[in-house]
Amino acid sequence: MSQSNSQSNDEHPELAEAADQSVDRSATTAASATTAASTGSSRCGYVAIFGRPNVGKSTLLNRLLGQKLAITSHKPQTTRHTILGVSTLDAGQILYVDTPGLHQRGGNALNRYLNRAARSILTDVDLVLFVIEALQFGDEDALALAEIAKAGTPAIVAVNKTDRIADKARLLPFLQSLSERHAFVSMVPVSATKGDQIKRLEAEVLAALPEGEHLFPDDQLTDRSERFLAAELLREQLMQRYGQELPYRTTVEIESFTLETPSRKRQAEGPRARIHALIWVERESQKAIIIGRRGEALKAAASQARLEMQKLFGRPVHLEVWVKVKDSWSSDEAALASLGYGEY
Ligand SMILES: Nc1nc2c(ncn2[C@@H]2O[C@H](COP(=O)(O)OP(=O)(O)OP(=O)(O)O)[C@@H](O)[C@H]2O)c(=O)[nH]1
Ligand SMILES: [Mg+2]
Repeated sequence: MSQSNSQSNDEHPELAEAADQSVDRSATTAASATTAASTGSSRCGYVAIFGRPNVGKSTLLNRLLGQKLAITSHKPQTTRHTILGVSTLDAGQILYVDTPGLHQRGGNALNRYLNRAARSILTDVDLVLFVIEALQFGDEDALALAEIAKAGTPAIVAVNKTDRIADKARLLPFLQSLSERHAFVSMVPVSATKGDQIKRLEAEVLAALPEGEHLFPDDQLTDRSERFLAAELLREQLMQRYGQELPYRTTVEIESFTLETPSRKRQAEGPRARIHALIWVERESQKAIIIGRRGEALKAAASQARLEMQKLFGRPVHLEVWVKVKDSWSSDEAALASLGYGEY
C-alpha cells in the first residue's frame, strides 16, 4: 500500500547523508534555545527520565524541551528506544534521556529488550528523574524505585498528572509517604500536559547537576537522526489510532530517506525529505486492518505522520508507506536486531 507511487531519487548522496545527522533546533519552529552562560557557574549533566509505563515520561520530556520530540500515546509501552533531548538554558545544559517504561510483564524478546534499555541507563547518568502519577504508587512504581536505589544514582521525583487531582491538599500525605520510601533530592508535583510547575522542576534538576560546560552545540535538540524520528512519528500514529493489541504487533522501518534538491520554484523551502517507510506486522489479517477499507486508515495515519515530520524537521516531506508481514518479529531476537532494537 502506498501513499503515492513516485520514484525515489538517489541523485544526491550528500543530501541522503545529511538526513542521517542529528536534529538541531535551528530546523524547528518552536525552538527557544537561549544563550549559554560560559562563566564558571554553568551546569551540565545527563538525566534519565525513568518510571513505569504510561506515567507521562515522554510528555514531560517534550514539555521540558518546549517542543515535541518524543512520541506519546495513552497506551503503555509507547517508547521503545531511549532518546536524548538537549535543553540549553542560560545556566547550563540538561541532557534528558527518555526511556521505555519499566514493566513487570517479562514476556517476549521485545519486552525484555525494553526493560534492559531502561535499566542500563541508570548507572550512566548524573541524575534520575523518577516519574510517577499523583496519588498512585503501585507494584511497578516500586519496581522502578528499587532499580533506582540499586543503581545508587541521586533521584528527583516528578509527581505527574496533578491536573487530575481537584483537592491538591491530598498530595501532602502522598509526598510524605514517598519521602519515607526513598531519600529523594527533591519531590515536585507537576502536570506535563498543563505545564504546571515545570519551571520549578527544571530548576531543581539543574541545581542537582554537576558544574560543567555544555557538551552539545546550543542549537542541537537530539542525537537521533531524522530517519529515526521519522520511524517514531509513524509508529506514534499506529499507537494512537489502532485497537488495543495491534500496535504491539507492529514496528516501522525506514527503507530509504533522501533529501532532494528543490526545484527552482521551491528554492526557499530548502531540500525536501523523501521517505519510504515499511510497517511490519505479524499476520495478513493485521495488514488488512492497518490498511483499512480502500486504504483509508493507512492514508490517514501516513498523512498525519507526514505533517508531524514536517513540523519537527522544518522541511517539506514526501512519505510513502508500505505494510509487510514478518512472522513473529517481536518474539525473535534476530528479527528485533534487524529492526534496530540493539543489544544492551
Ligand atoms: N491528565 C494528564 N495526562 C497526562 C499527563 N502527562 C501525560 N499524560 C497522558 O498520559 C499518557 C501517557 O503519556 P506518555 O508520555 O506516552 O507516557 P510514558 O510514561 O512516556 O509511557 P511509555 O513510553 O509507555 O513508558 C498520555 O495519554 C498522556 O497524554 C498529565 O500531566 N496529565
Ligand atoms: Mg514514553
